[in-house]
Amino acid sequence: MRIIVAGGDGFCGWPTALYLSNQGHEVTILDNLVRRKIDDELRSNSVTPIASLEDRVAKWKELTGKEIKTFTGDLNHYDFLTEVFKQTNPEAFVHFAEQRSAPYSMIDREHAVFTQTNNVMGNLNVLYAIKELAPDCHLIKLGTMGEYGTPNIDIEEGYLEIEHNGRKDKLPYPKQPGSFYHLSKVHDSHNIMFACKIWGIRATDLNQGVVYGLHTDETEMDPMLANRLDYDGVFGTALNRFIIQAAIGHDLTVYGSGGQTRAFLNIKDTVRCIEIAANNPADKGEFRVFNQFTEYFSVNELAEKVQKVAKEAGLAPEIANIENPRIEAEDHYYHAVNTKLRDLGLEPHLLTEEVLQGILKAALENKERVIKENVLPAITWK
Ligand code: NAD
Ligand code: USQ
Repeated sequence: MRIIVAGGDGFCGWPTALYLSNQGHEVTILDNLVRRKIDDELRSNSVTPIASLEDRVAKWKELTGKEIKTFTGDLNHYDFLTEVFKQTNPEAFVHFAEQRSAPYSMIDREHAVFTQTNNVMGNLNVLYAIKELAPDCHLIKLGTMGEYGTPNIDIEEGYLEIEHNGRKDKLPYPKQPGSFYHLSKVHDSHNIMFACKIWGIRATDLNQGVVYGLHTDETEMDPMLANRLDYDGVFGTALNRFIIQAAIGHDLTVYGSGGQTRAFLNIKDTVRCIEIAANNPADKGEFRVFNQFTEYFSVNELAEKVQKVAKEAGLAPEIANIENPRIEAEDHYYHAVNTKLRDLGLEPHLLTEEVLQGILKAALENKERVIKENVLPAITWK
Protein backbone atom coordinates (compact mmCIF):
# COMPACT_ATOMS: atom_id res chain seq x y z
CA MET A 1 0.00 0.00 0.00
CA ARG A 2 1.19 3.56 -0.67
CA ILE A 3 1.08 5.25 2.74
CA ILE A 4 1.94 8.79 3.78
CA VAL A 5 3.01 9.08 7.42
CA ALA A 6 2.56 12.74 8.34
CA GLY A 7 4.54 13.53 11.49
CA GLY A 8 6.86 10.65 10.61
CA ASP A 9 9.84 12.27 12.36
CA GLY A 10 8.06 12.24 15.75
CA PHE A 11 7.78 9.86 18.69
CA CYS A 12 4.89 7.79 17.30
CA GLY A 13 5.40 8.53 13.61
CA TRP A 14 9.03 7.41 13.23
CA PRO A 15 8.57 3.85 14.58
CA THR A 16 5.31 3.60 12.63
CA ALA A 17 7.02 4.56 9.37
CA LEU A 18 9.73 1.93 9.97
CA TYR A 19 7.23 -0.75 10.92
CA LEU A 20 5.01 -0.15 7.87
CA SER A 21 8.07 -0.06 5.61
CA ASN A 22 9.23 -3.36 7.10
CA GLN A 23 5.81 -4.88 6.35
CA GLY A 24 6.42 -4.07 2.67
CA HIS A 25 4.38 -0.88 2.33
CA GLU A 26 5.60 2.03 0.22
CA VAL A 27 6.07 4.65 2.93
CA THR A 28 6.48 8.41 2.52
CA ILE A 29 7.23 10.64 5.50
CA LEU A 30 5.90 14.19 5.56
CA ASP A 31 7.11 16.36 8.45
CA ASN A 32 8.02 20.02 8.92
CA LEU A 33 10.39 19.18 11.83
CA VAL A 34 8.62 21.67 14.10
CA ARG A 35 9.01 19.31 17.06
CA ARG A 36 12.81 19.64 16.82
CA LYS A 37 12.41 23.44 16.73
CA ILE A 38 10.19 23.31 19.83
CA ASP A 39 13.03 21.49 21.65
CA ASP A 40 15.18 24.53 20.88
CA GLU A 41 12.45 26.94 22.00
CA LEU A 42 12.06 25.08 25.32
CA ARG A 43 15.83 24.53 25.65
CA SER A 44 15.03 20.86 26.03
CA ASN A 45 15.90 17.61 24.30
CA SER A 46 15.10 13.93 23.88
CA VAL A 47 16.84 11.74 26.46
CA THR A 48 17.94 9.51 23.62
CA PRO A 49 20.13 11.19 20.98
CA ILE A 50 18.19 11.27 17.70
CA ALA A 51 19.70 11.43 14.23
CA SER A 52 18.46 13.84 11.56
CA LEU A 53 15.55 12.58 9.45
CA GLU A 54 17.87 12.40 6.46
CA ASP A 55 20.38 10.20 8.32
CA ARG A 56 17.60 8.05 9.78
CA VAL A 57 16.11 7.09 6.42
CA ALA A 58 19.58 6.64 4.85
CA LYS A 59 20.51 4.17 7.63
CA TRP A 60 17.18 2.36 7.16
CA LYS A 61 17.89 1.95 3.44
CA GLU A 62 21.44 0.78 4.14
CA LEU A 63 20.23 -1.85 6.63
CA THR A 64 17.11 -3.13 4.86
CA GLY A 65 17.32 -1.99 1.24
CA LYS A 66 13.91 -0.35 1.73
CA GLU A 67 13.39 3.25 0.71
CA ILE A 68 11.33 5.72 2.73
CA LYS A 69 10.76 8.94 0.77
CA THR A 70 10.71 12.16 2.78
CA PHE A 71 9.08 15.54 2.20
CA THR A 72 10.00 18.32 4.61
CA GLY A 73 7.18 20.82 4.81
CA ASP A 74 4.03 21.95 6.56
CA LEU A 75 0.48 20.61 6.25
CA ASN A 76 -0.56 24.24 6.35
CA HIS A 77 1.23 24.97 3.09
CA TYR A 78 -1.45 23.65 0.79
CA ASP A 79 0.67 23.85 -2.38
CA PHE A 80 3.30 21.69 -0.68
CA LEU A 81 0.69 19.22 0.57
CA THR A 82 -0.97 18.84 -2.83
CA GLU A 83 2.44 18.29 -4.44
CA VAL A 84 3.10 15.43 -1.99
CA PHE A 85 -0.30 13.93 -2.88
CA LYS A 86 0.40 14.25 -6.62
CA GLN A 87 3.82 12.61 -6.31
CA THR A 88 2.72 9.74 -4.03
CA ASN A 89 -0.97 9.08 -4.85
CA PRO A 90 -1.59 7.71 -1.33
CA GLU A 91 -3.99 4.89 -0.49
CA ALA A 92 -3.71 5.70 3.22
CA PHE A 93 -2.77 8.93 4.99
CA VAL A 94 -1.63 8.40 8.58
CA HIS A 95 -1.93 11.74 10.35
CA PHE A 96 0.32 12.20 13.39
CA ALA A 97 1.44 15.72 12.41
CA GLU A 98 0.07 17.91 15.19
CA GLN A 99 1.31 19.86 18.22
CA ARG A 100 0.60 17.23 20.85
CA SER A 101 1.47 18.65 24.25
CA ALA A 102 -1.34 19.81 26.55
CA PRO A 103 1.00 21.98 28.69
CA TYR A 104 2.53 23.59 25.56
CA SER A 105 -0.96 24.60 24.43
CA MET A 106 -1.58 26.19 27.85
CA ILE A 107 1.59 28.37 28.00
CA ASP A 108 -0.16 31.52 26.78
CA ARG A 109 -2.44 32.88 24.07
CA GLU A 110 0.23 32.55 21.41
CA HIS A 111 0.82 28.86 22.09
CA ALA A 112 -2.89 28.08 22.31
CA VAL A 113 -3.46 29.82 18.97
CA PHE A 114 -0.48 28.06 17.40
CA THR A 115 -1.72 24.67 18.62
CA GLN A 116 -5.24 25.07 17.33
CA THR A 117 -4.19 26.72 14.05
CA ASN A 118 -1.51 24.13 13.36
CA ASN A 119 -3.73 21.19 14.24
CA VAL A 120 -7.20 22.17 13.07
CA MET A 121 -6.16 23.93 9.85
CA GLY A 122 -3.56 21.27 9.04
CA ASN A 123 -6.19 18.57 9.35
CA LEU A 124 -8.68 20.58 7.27
CA ASN A 125 -6.05 20.89 4.54
CA VAL A 126 -5.56 17.11 4.61
CA LEU A 127 -9.32 16.62 4.19
CA TYR A 128 -9.35 18.93 1.16
CA ALA A 129 -6.28 17.27 -0.35
CA ILE A 130 -7.98 13.87 -0.04
CA LYS A 131 -11.20 15.21 -1.57
CA GLU A 132 -9.43 16.90 -4.48
CA LEU A 133 -6.58 14.51 -5.23
CA ALA A 134 -7.15 11.06 -3.70
CA PRO A 135 -10.85 10.56 -2.92
CA ASP A 136 -10.40 6.86 -2.11
CA CYS A 137 -7.50 7.48 0.29
CA HIS A 138 -8.20 6.28 3.86
CA LEU A 139 -7.50 8.95 6.47
CA ILE A 140 -6.08 7.38 9.64
CA LYS A 141 -6.15 10.24 12.10
CA LEU A 142 -4.61 10.30 15.55
CA GLY A 143 -7.13 11.58 18.04
CA THR A 144 -6.89 11.16 21.78
CA MET A 145 -8.73 9.48 24.66
CA GLY A 146 -8.54 12.90 26.30
CA GLU A 147 -11.27 14.10 23.94
CA TYR A 148 -13.78 12.35 26.20
CA GLY A 149 -12.48 13.74 29.49
CA THR A 150 -13.53 11.83 32.59
CA PRO A 151 -17.35 11.44 32.47
CA ASN A 152 -19.21 9.65 35.23
CA ILE A 153 -20.47 7.03 32.75
CA ASP A 154 -18.70 4.42 30.59
CA ILE A 155 -16.76 5.82 27.60
CA GLU A 156 -17.89 4.15 24.35
CA GLU A 157 -15.98 4.03 21.05
CA GLY A 158 -16.96 7.30 19.48
CA TYR A 159 -20.74 7.07 19.63
CA LEU A 160 -23.41 6.79 22.33
CA GLU A 161 -26.95 5.40 22.04
CA ILE A 162 -29.25 7.93 23.68
CA GLU A 163 -32.94 7.84 24.56
CA HIS A 164 -34.42 11.28 25.08
CA ASN A 165 -38.10 12.15 25.52
CA GLY A 166 -39.07 8.74 24.21
CA ARG A 167 -36.92 8.89 21.04
CA LYS A 168 -33.60 7.12 20.38
CA ASP A 169 -30.50 8.08 18.40
CA LYS A 170 -26.83 7.14 18.09
CA LEU A 171 -24.84 10.34 18.52
CA PRO A 172 -21.19 11.34 18.79
CA TYR A 173 -20.05 10.69 22.37
CA PRO A 174 -20.03 13.96 24.40
CA LYS A 175 -16.56 15.51 24.64
CA GLN A 176 -15.13 17.23 27.72
CA PRO A 177 -11.44 17.73 26.93
CA GLY A 178 -9.00 19.22 29.44
CA SER A 179 -6.69 21.55 27.46
CA PHE A 180 -6.62 23.68 24.32
CA TYR A 181 -4.55 20.88 22.77
CA HIS A 182 -7.14 18.20 23.60
CA LEU A 183 -9.82 20.58 22.30
CA SER A 184 -8.02 20.79 18.95
CA LYS A 185 -8.57 17.05 18.56
CA VAL A 186 -12.30 17.46 19.22
CA HIS A 187 -12.48 20.15 16.53
CA ASP A 188 -10.61 17.81 14.15
CA SER A 189 -13.06 15.00 14.86
CA HIS A 190 -16.01 17.22 14.00
CA ASN A 191 -14.38 18.37 10.75
CA ILE A 192 -13.57 14.82 9.71
CA MET A 193 -17.06 13.55 10.49
CA PHE A 194 -18.57 16.35 8.41
CA ALA A 195 -16.16 15.75 5.48
CA CYS A 196 -17.02 12.04 5.48
CA LYS A 197 -20.70 12.89 5.34
CA ILE A 198 -20.56 15.48 2.55
CA TRP A 199 -17.72 14.16 0.37
CA GLY A 200 -17.80 10.42 1.02
CA ILE A 201 -14.29 10.37 2.50
CA ARG A 202 -13.28 7.25 4.48
CA ALA A 203 -11.74 7.95 7.89
CA THR A 204 -10.68 6.26 11.10
CA ASP A 205 -10.24 8.45 14.17
CA LEU A 206 -7.91 6.66 16.58
CA ASN A 207 -8.56 7.96 20.07
CA GLN A 208 -5.20 7.02 21.47
CA GLY A 209 -4.29 6.89 25.16
CA VAL A 210 -0.94 7.98 26.60
CA VAL A 211 1.87 6.11 24.82
CA TYR A 212 4.79 4.72 26.84
CA GLY A 213 8.07 3.03 25.90
CA LEU A 214 10.33 4.00 23.02
CA HIS A 215 11.70 0.87 21.35
CA THR A 216 10.21 -1.22 18.59
CA ASP A 217 11.96 -4.08 16.78
CA GLU A 218 12.87 -1.66 13.99
CA THR A 219 14.18 1.25 16.09
CA GLU A 220 16.44 -1.18 17.95
CA MET A 221 18.18 -2.28 14.77
CA ASP A 222 20.74 0.56 14.98
CA PRO A 223 21.43 3.56 17.27
CA MET A 224 20.86 5.80 14.25
CA LEU A 225 17.23 4.57 14.19
CA ALA A 226 16.61 5.37 17.89
CA ASN A 227 13.28 6.92 18.81
CA ARG A 228 12.94 10.13 20.81
CA LEU A 229 12.09 9.93 24.53
CA ASP A 230 10.62 13.02 26.18
CA TYR A 231 10.91 13.76 29.89
CA ASP A 232 10.47 17.50 30.40
CA GLY A 233 7.47 19.07 32.12
CA VAL A 234 6.01 20.05 28.75
CA PHE A 235 6.35 17.04 26.42
CA GLY A 236 7.20 14.24 28.87
CA THR A 237 4.18 11.99 29.51
CA ALA A 238 3.27 10.29 32.75
CA LEU A 239 4.92 6.87 32.69
CA ASN A 240 8.00 7.66 30.58
CA ARG A 241 8.55 10.75 32.73
CA PHE A 242 8.44 8.81 36.00
CA ILE A 243 10.97 6.29 34.70
CA ILE A 244 13.41 9.03 33.67
CA GLN A 245 12.89 10.78 37.01
CA ALA A 246 13.76 7.50 38.76
CA ALA A 247 16.89 7.16 36.61
CA ILE A 248 18.24 10.59 37.62
CA GLY A 249 17.33 10.33 41.31
CA HIS A 250 14.44 12.81 41.11
CA ASP A 251 11.19 12.40 43.05
CA LEU A 252 8.34 10.96 40.96
CA THR A 253 6.11 13.97 40.31
CA VAL A 254 2.53 12.84 40.94
CA TYR A 255 0.29 15.86 40.33
CA GLY A 256 -2.15 16.41 43.19
CA SER A 257 -3.57 13.35 44.91
CA GLY A 258 -2.75 11.11 41.92
CA GLY A 259 -6.19 9.52 41.50
CA GLN A 260 -6.33 10.74 37.87
CA THR A 261 -6.87 7.68 35.68
CA ARG A 262 -5.77 7.57 32.04
CA ALA A 263 -5.69 4.99 29.26
CA PHE A 264 -2.22 3.74 28.18
CA LEU A 265 -0.53 1.65 25.51
CA ASN A 266 2.95 0.55 24.52
CA ILE A 267 4.52 2.19 21.46
CA LYS A 268 4.73 -1.33 20.00
CA ASP A 269 0.94 -1.43 20.03
CA THR A 270 0.68 2.05 18.46
CA VAL A 271 2.48 0.88 15.33
CA ARG A 272 0.41 -2.31 15.13
CA CYS A 273 -2.88 -0.40 15.57
CA ILE A 274 -1.99 1.79 12.60
CA GLU A 275 -1.29 -1.30 10.51
CA ILE A 276 -4.61 -2.83 11.58
CA ALA A 277 -6.49 0.33 10.64
CA ALA A 278 -4.69 0.50 7.26
CA ASN A 279 -5.38 -3.14 6.46
CA ASN A 280 -9.07 -2.79 7.36
CA PRO A 281 -10.08 0.57 5.84
CA ALA A 282 -13.27 2.40 6.71
CA ASP A 283 -16.00 2.33 4.05
CA LYS A 284 -16.51 5.31 1.74
CA GLY A 285 -18.33 7.97 3.74
CA GLU A 286 -17.73 6.19 7.04
CA PHE A 287 -16.36 8.06 10.04
CA ARG A 288 -15.12 5.30 12.31
CA VAL A 289 -13.77 5.77 15.84
CA PHE A 290 -11.53 3.28 17.65
CA ASN A 291 -10.34 3.72 21.22
CA GLN A 292 -6.63 2.94 20.94
CA PHE A 293 -5.33 1.83 24.34
CA THR A 294 -4.74 -1.44 26.13
CA GLU A 295 -4.97 -0.72 29.88
CA TYR A 296 -5.77 2.09 32.26
CA PHE A 297 -4.04 3.13 35.45
CA SER A 298 -4.20 5.95 37.95
CA VAL A 299 -1.13 8.16 38.15
CA ASN A 300 -0.51 6.78 41.68
CA GLU A 301 -0.51 3.21 40.37
CA LEU A 302 2.04 4.14 37.71
CA ALA A 303 4.32 5.84 40.21
CA GLU A 304 4.16 2.80 42.51
CA LYS A 305 5.02 0.43 39.65
CA VAL A 306 7.98 2.58 38.64
CA GLN A 307 9.15 2.90 42.24
CA LYS A 308 9.12 -0.89 42.69
CA VAL A 309 11.13 -1.61 39.54
CA ALA A 310 13.55 1.22 40.29
CA LYS A 311 14.17 -0.09 43.82
CA GLU A 312 14.93 -3.54 42.42
CA ALA A 313 17.52 -1.83 40.19
CA GLY A 314 19.18 -0.26 43.23
CA LEU A 315 17.60 3.19 42.85
CA ALA A 316 15.57 4.88 45.58
CA PRO A 317 12.96 7.23 44.11
CA GLU A 318 10.39 8.83 46.40
CA ILE A 319 6.85 9.56 45.26
CA ALA A 320 6.11 13.28 45.74
CA ASN A 321 2.53 14.55 45.50
CA ILE A 322 3.20 18.03 44.17
CA GLU A 323 0.62 20.76 43.56
CA ASN A 324 -1.33 19.93 40.41
CA PRO A 325 -0.50 22.50 37.70
CA ARG A 326 -3.60 21.41 35.74
CA ILE A 327 -7.29 21.78 36.36
CA GLU A 328 -8.60 18.22 36.24
CA ALA A 329 -10.55 15.74 38.39
CA GLU A 330 -8.26 13.78 40.69
CA ASP A 331 -10.91 11.40 42.00
CA HIS A 332 -13.29 10.14 39.34
CA TYR A 333 -14.96 7.17 37.66
CA TYR A 334 -13.15 5.77 34.61
CA HIS A 335 -14.24 2.93 32.40
CA ALA A 336 -13.59 2.99 28.64
CA VAL A 337 -14.42 0.43 25.94
CA ASN A 338 -11.58 -0.70 23.62
CA THR A 339 -12.85 -3.77 21.77
CA LYS A 340 -12.72 -2.67 18.12
CA LEU A 341 -8.94 -2.94 17.58
CA ARG A 342 -8.82 -6.14 19.62
CA ASP A 343 -11.57 -7.62 17.41
CA LEU A 344 -9.42 -6.79 14.36
CA GLY A 345 -6.43 -8.66 15.79
CA LEU A 346 -4.54 -6.43 18.24
CA GLU A 347 -2.63 -8.54 20.77
CA PRO A 348 -1.62 -6.07 23.50
CA HIS A 349 1.84 -5.72 24.98
CA LEU A 350 0.82 -5.18 28.60
CA LEU A 351 2.73 -3.14 31.18
CA THR A 352 4.94 -5.73 32.86
CA GLU A 353 7.98 -5.21 35.09
CA GLU A 354 10.14 -6.36 32.17
CA VAL A 355 8.74 -3.56 30.00
CA LEU A 356 9.44 -1.01 32.73
CA GLN A 357 12.97 -2.38 33.13
CA GLY A 358 13.57 -1.95 29.37
CA ILE A 359 12.58 1.74 29.43
CA LEU A 360 14.59 2.27 32.63
CA LYS A 361 17.65 0.79 30.93
CA ALA A 362 17.36 3.29 28.04
CA ALA A 363 16.89 6.12 30.56
CA LEU A 364 19.93 5.07 32.63
CA GLU A 365 22.14 4.76 29.54
CA ASN A 366 21.35 8.36 28.58
CA LYS A 367 20.73 10.00 31.95
CA GLU A 368 23.63 12.46 31.54
CA ARG A 369 21.60 14.13 28.78
CA VAL A 370 18.75 15.10 31.12
CA ILE A 371 18.52 18.85 31.72
CA LYS A 372 17.43 18.80 35.36
CA GLU A 373 15.82 22.27 35.41
CA ASN A 374 13.29 21.02 32.84
CA VAL A 375 11.93 18.18 34.94
CA LEU A 376 9.47 19.99 37.21
CA PRO A 377 6.29 21.36 35.59
CA ALA A 378 6.45 25.13 35.02
CA ILE A 379 3.18 25.69 33.12
CA THR A 380 -0.13 26.01 34.94
CA TRP A 381 -3.71 25.99 33.66
CA LYS A 382 -4.66 29.01 35.81
P1 NAD B 1 5.56 14.34 18.23
O1 NAD B 1 5.50 15.79 18.57
O2 NAD B 1 6.73 13.55 18.70
O3 NAD B 1 5.44 14.15 16.65
C1 NAD B 1 4.61 14.95 15.85
C2 NAD B 1 5.35 15.21 14.55
O4 NAD B 1 4.52 16.00 13.70
C3 NAD B 1 6.64 16.00 14.76
O5 NAD B 1 7.73 15.36 14.13
C4 NAD B 1 6.36 17.38 14.17
O6 NAD B 1 7.51 17.97 13.62
C5 NAD B 1 5.29 17.05 13.12
N1 NAD B 1 4.35 18.16 12.84
C6 NAD B 1 3.62 18.88 13.72
N2 NAD B 1 2.89 19.81 13.08
C7 NAD B 1 3.14 19.66 11.75
C8 NAD B 1 2.68 20.31 10.58
N3 NAD B 1 1.81 21.33 10.63
N4 NAD B 1 3.13 19.89 9.38
C9 NAD B 1 4.02 18.87 9.30
N5 NAD B 1 4.51 18.22 10.38
C10 NAD B 1 4.06 18.61 11.60
O7 NAD B 1 4.19 13.70 18.76
P2 NAD B 1 3.81 12.16 18.98
O8 NAD B 1 3.94 11.86 20.40
O9 NAD B 1 4.50 11.34 17.98
O10 NAD B 1 2.26 12.20 18.64
C11 NAD B 1 1.81 11.97 17.32
C12 NAD B 1 0.31 12.12 17.25
O11 NAD B 1 -0.31 11.17 18.12
C13 NAD B 1 -0.20 13.48 17.67
O12 NAD B 1 -1.26 13.87 16.83
C14 NAD B 1 -0.69 13.25 19.08
O13 NAD B 1 -1.70 14.15 19.39
C15 NAD B 1 -1.17 11.83 19.03
N6 NAD B 1 -1.10 11.15 20.32
C16 NAD B 1 0.10 11.03 20.98
C17 NAD B 1 0.15 10.38 22.22
C18 NAD B 1 1.42 10.23 23.01
O14 NAD B 1 1.36 9.75 24.16
N7 NAD B 1 2.58 10.59 22.48
C19 NAD B 1 -1.04 9.88 22.77
C20 NAD B 1 -2.24 10.02 22.08
C21 NAD B 1 -2.26 10.67 20.85
N1 USQ C 1 0.79 13.68 35.35
C1 USQ C 1 1.34 13.59 36.61
N2 USQ C 1 2.68 13.81 36.74
C2 USQ C 1 3.48 14.08 35.69
C3 USQ C 1 2.92 14.15 34.40
C4 USQ C 1 1.56 13.95 34.27
O1 USQ C 1 0.64 13.33 37.60
O2 USQ C 1 4.68 14.27 35.89
C5 USQ C 1 -0.66 13.43 35.19
C6 USQ C 1 -1.40 14.58 34.54
O3 USQ C 1 -1.84 15.52 35.49
C7 USQ C 1 -2.56 13.85 33.87
C8 USQ C 1 -1.97 12.51 33.50
O4 USQ C 1 -0.79 12.34 34.30
O5 USQ C 1 -3.59 13.63 34.76
C9 USQ C 1 -1.57 12.38 32.04
O6 USQ C 1 -0.71 13.43 31.69
P1 USQ C 1 0.33 13.27 30.48
O7 USQ C 1 1.18 14.48 30.43
O8 USQ C 1 0.97 11.95 30.55
O9 USQ C 1 -0.67 13.14 29.24
P2 USQ C 1 -1.60 14.22 28.51
O10 USQ C 1 -1.32 15.60 28.91
O11 USQ C 1 -3.01 13.76 28.60
O12 USQ C 1 -1.11 14.08 27.01
C10 USQ C 1 -0.51 12.89 26.48
C11 USQ C 1 0.07 13.26 25.11
C12 USQ C 1 -1.08 13.71 24.19
C13 USQ C 1 -2.13 12.62 24.15
C14 USQ C 1 -2.61 12.23 25.53
C15 USQ C 1 -3.48 11.00 25.52
O13 USQ C 1 1.03 14.31 25.25
O14 USQ C 1 -0.58 13.95 22.91
O15 USQ C 1 -3.24 13.08 23.40
O16 USQ C 1 -1.47 11.87 26.34
S1 USQ C 1 -4.80 11.11 26.69
O17 USQ C 1 -4.22 11.36 28.00
O18 USQ C 1 -5.51 9.87 26.63
O19 USQ C 1 -5.61 12.23 26.28
